[in-house]
Amino acid sequence: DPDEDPALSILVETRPKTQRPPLYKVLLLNDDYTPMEFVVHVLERFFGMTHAEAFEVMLTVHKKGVAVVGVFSHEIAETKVGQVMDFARRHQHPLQCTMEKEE
Ligand code: NFA
Repeated sequence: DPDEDPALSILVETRPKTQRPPLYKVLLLNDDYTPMEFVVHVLERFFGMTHAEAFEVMLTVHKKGVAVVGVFSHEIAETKVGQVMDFARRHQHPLQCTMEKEE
C-alpha cells in the first residue's frame, strides 16, 4: 500500500526538465567624470531605451553607484559590454560596464 510505505510513494518525473541557458545582468557603474548626457546617449544607443527611460536609469547609477541596465544571454551581454567599453574609451570617458550571472 503506497499510502503506508514511503518507499513505494516516490514520484517519478516523466516530463523531461527543459534546460535554460543562464542569463547575465549588464551593470553600469558610476564615476565622477563621464558626462551625464554621454551616459544617457549610451543607454539609448546600446540598450534601446527612450530618452526619458535612459535619463532615469542614468540618475539611478549616478545616485546608487550601479544599476542593471539589461539582462541577456552570455553572448549578447558580452557584446553589449564590449560596445559600451569601446564607445567610452573612444570618447575618453572612464565609464565602466560589466556583466554578472543572474542567480
Ligand atoms: N557621475 C557622473 C557625473 O556626475 C555621471 C554618471 C552617471 C557617470 C552614471 C557614470 C554613470 N558627471
